[in-house]
Amino acid sequence: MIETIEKHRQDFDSRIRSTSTSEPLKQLRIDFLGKKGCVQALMKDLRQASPEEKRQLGKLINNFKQYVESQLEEKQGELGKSAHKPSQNDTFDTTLPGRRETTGTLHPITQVMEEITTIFMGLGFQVEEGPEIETDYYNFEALNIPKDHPARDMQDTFYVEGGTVLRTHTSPVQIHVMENREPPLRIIAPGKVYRCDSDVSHTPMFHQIEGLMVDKNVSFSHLKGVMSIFLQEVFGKETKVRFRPSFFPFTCPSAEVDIQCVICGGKGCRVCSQTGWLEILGCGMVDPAVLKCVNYDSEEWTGFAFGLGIERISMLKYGINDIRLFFENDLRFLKQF
Ligand code: 2U9
Repeated sequence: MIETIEKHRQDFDSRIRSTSTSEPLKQLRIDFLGKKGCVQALMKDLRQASPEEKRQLGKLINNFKQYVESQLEEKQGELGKSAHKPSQNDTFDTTLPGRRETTGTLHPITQVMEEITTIFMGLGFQVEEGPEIETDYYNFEALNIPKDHPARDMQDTFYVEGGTVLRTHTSPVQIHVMENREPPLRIIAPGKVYRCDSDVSHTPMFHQIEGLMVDKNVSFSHLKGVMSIFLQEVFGKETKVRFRPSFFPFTCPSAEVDIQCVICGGKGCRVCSQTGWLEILGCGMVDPAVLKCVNYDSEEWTGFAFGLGIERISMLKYGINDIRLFFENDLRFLKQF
């Protein structure tokens, strides 16, 4: 039996030496210390020995058992440590910080579009989309823009063959929705629009989000509340907002909305032309003539509408001084967002 114990020890030593992961280590424990393992088998054989032999061999088996246990524990400790430690053969070091995905980010215009859309969705507005090529009726006529209005000037509008135009605003989307749906409604229309214009603050294609709310008893107070909440969400809770009277053919009364300059805090600087204020969006109560075009009873229903340019808001938010940077696809610019 002494020889058998010695054989088991040699076998154990050679197996534990060649073990480099914890799975074979588990098997080794089962083979030597398990119910059907060799230590238990030795104990069974011991029953046949004389009392004198039992004392001597029992000690040897016990020593072997303790040896196996301590060796397994030591090896388990080594394997546990090396799983987290880079070895010379390893190509993957689990202690290094994770790598960022480098295959692109959302375009800053998309990011701002999503941010604004999320704010209005939180205020109960649904997102609506429509075609970028429109008929004269949907882009102008239904919006109370008469034939001689300057917005129809060749300078501003891209005319497409067959009397259609590239939409100059997303307002036609609201006309389509109103034609197909009864009030009340609360919608926003984000998307690309086209105007024949190009300089540091204008590109022939840019992005707008327009909004429309129609319900019973909707007033200019509701419009002021929604615009103020929206601007304070985008530019910060402390942002001061002011409304100035203005004119749009599709709203009456109309207003332009300014925020206190985000660059100088209202003191006056180059960005705000020393006024302390920045023009952000236009809005107003939907003109009854527009409601009539879609067969809404303007005695029963009233509504407010607003429109804003995404590029302008993005430029103010990120301090960008040339709108054309958004569309040059220069990765050094885009990677900053
Ligand atoms: C319907 C009725 C009314 C949308 C409006 C504005 C005022 C406005 C400009 C902001 C900057 C266009 O991109 S911009 O140059 N827009 O000032 N837009 S009210 O009014 C509507 C829309 C649809 C049926």
